[in-house]
This record gives sequence, structure tokens and C-alpha cells, in this order.
Amino acid sequence: MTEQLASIASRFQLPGRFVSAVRYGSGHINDTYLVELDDAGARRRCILQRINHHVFRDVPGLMRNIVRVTEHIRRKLDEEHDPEVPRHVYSVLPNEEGGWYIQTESGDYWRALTFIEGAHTYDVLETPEQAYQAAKAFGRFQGLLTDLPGERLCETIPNFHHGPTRLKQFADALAADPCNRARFVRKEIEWVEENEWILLSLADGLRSGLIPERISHNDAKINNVMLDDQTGAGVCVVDLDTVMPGTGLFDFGDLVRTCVVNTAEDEPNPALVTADPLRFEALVEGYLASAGSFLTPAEIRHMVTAGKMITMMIGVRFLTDFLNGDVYFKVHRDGHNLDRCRTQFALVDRLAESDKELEAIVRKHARLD
Ligand code: GN1
Ligand code: MG
Repeated sequence: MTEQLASIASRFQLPGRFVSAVRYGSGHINDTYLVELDDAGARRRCILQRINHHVFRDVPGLMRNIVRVTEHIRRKLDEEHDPEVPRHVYSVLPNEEGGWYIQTESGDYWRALTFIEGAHTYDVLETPEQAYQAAKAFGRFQGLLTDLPGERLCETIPNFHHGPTRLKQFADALAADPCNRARFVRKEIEWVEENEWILLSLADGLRSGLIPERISHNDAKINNVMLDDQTGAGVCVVDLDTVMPGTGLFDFGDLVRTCVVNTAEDEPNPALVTADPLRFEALVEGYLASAGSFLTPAEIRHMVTAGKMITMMIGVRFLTDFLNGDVYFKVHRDGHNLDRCRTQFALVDRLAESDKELEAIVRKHARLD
């Protein structure tokens, strides 16, 4: 693998000579490597990533989105005289010909990105302060993109957060049951039927325009934001493959999904899943600190709903993939997708039980009364 990575690295304009590479991060879709480089004796690092083109069918469109978005953010941070622009937005590194990705003979797509030093991501939150910082960083990211000029970004995965589409995919998987696994998940199937309305809860508001379309990250989980090693502040939002038209609520919902719990996404015992109102409050405060100036009352009123909706949607996607034979998300053990699904469904139940308390928290900070 090292040889292959060295040869791929040689096709990009990297800030140094390839020394070594290790697998990096815990993403479920792409293959990510942290590469060590030697720049005339100085150590440098960058990211090499194989883009999963079975998931992202339009790689040129996807890379155009990312370059537009990162260049726009960089320009705005420069205008604000941000002293640390290269840490606050990553850059796509050009290939030998100046393009933004390469394709190998076997048809794989690769890209190179700058690596943000002095910061890292967390898979499971440790403190409410981290929830605050993460939410503030995603809100800021959305804010920086409210004035992206030019045409609408391309939808890198069409209908990505469209509840009816996800239900249909689930129903199709259930009807086909290609691996004869439906018999293991009767309870979960029943749970989806009972809670279907939660998954569909934002669709009408989005269609009618009550909830405005915005450029959103669409994968705003806690491990997609780098926090500073020293100060804990949000440094840089990463994993921009799904940045496309959506709603800020998708991002707030994903933050709820991954920040109010103190268990991992794939915790095998769903009974351990709790929803911590303090962490939720930290999320609300962080998100409103950076996004409060542009969010509409309708968006604010749907923040609690968004947490349940996104958590349910991802749970349904894990269940669908379990039924389909684990063909979409990377799995590392038998029943991995099922564990993930059960954890999500348990969290939806915990959030629903705390509905009133969470709504009161939003009202307290957004002053909607
Ligand atoms: C995937 O690649 P990663 O792990 O950042 C997925 C998200 C899910 C997430 C669940 C393109 O993101 O939608 O919410 O797993 N990305 C795609 O952890 O499907
Ligand atoms: Mg990721």
C-alpha cells in the first residue's frame, strides 16, 4: 500500500517529498491517509483520500463544489484579516496539471488536502464545551456560505436528506430482503412504522419554503470538526463532500445526534444511550452564537424536531444497509450496522421523552416567547 500511496502522492503538487502514510480518521465512506512529507529537512503533513465514487457518482461536480466553497471561505477570512486562515479552512492541493483530483488506471479517484495541525477530532464528546464549540463552528461555516456567488452547488448525492426517499429505500430493502435478515429486525421494522412521521417531519416545511434552503454541510457530526489541541476552540470544519443545498437544520440535527449522547455511534448496548440536556443547551448556545443572526423563526422552531429527524434518518439508513448486506457503510464486525441503527433509534426515543425540556431550552436562548 505504501508504494501505491507514494506513487499517487507523486502525481500531486505536495509541499515535500513522500516519506510515509498511515490510515487516518473513522469515516464510513472514503479511505483517508495521513501522509508525512519531507520539505528539505522540515516535516510536513497532508491528507490523501480515495473518494468513494460508488457513493459520490459525480466526482468532478463534487470537487468543483469543494473548491468553490473553500476558496470562498478563504477569501472571506482574508477580508476579515483572520490571522490563521490556513488553519480555519483547508485547501485542496493541485495535481501535476493543476487539476483537483486524479484518476488511477483502476478507475479510483484520489485527492490531496492540506492537514490542519494542532487540532483533532473526537468520535465521542467529552464535555459540553466541545458541543458549544462544534455547533459554533458549523453555524459559522453556514454563515460564511450564505453569500456564495454563482450557480447553485451541485447535489453530490441527490435527495440525501429527503425523508420520503429514505423511507422508500428502506421499504425496497425490506421487500427484497436480499440477505434474509429481516427476520432479525422485526422490532426495528415496527419501530420505523410507528415513528415514520418523525422522519417525514421537515419535508413539508422544506417543500413549501417555510424552512429556507441554505448551503449546509450535511454531515455535521462531532468528528467532522477539528478542535484546537490547546484551547478546545473549533478550528476547521472538514469532510466537505456533502456540502450542498439543504437547511441548517440538517446540520443542527446531526450535532444533536452526535453530541447529546455519551456513547459511541455504534454502542452495542442501546440501553446506555441517554440525551443530556446540558449538552443540548451547549449546542443551542453555540449554534445561535454564530448562526443566530441569520436563522429565521421557523428554523429556530424546528431545532428540536431536526435532532430527532436526522437521528432517525441515519438510523433508518443503517438499518437499510444492514438489510442490503452492508454494502454502503464500512463495517468492522457482524451486526455493526444494526448496532448503529439501534443506538440511533434509542436516541430518538430519549429525545422524544425530553421534548418539552429541549423546546424550553431553545425558547430560553432564542427568546421566541
Ligand atoms: C457517513 O463518511 P462519514 O463517516 O463522515 C455518511 C453520513 C452519515 C455518517 C454516519 C456520504 O459519513 O451521511 O451521517 O456516515 N456519509 C455519506 O456516521 O453517506
Ligand atoms: Mg467524516
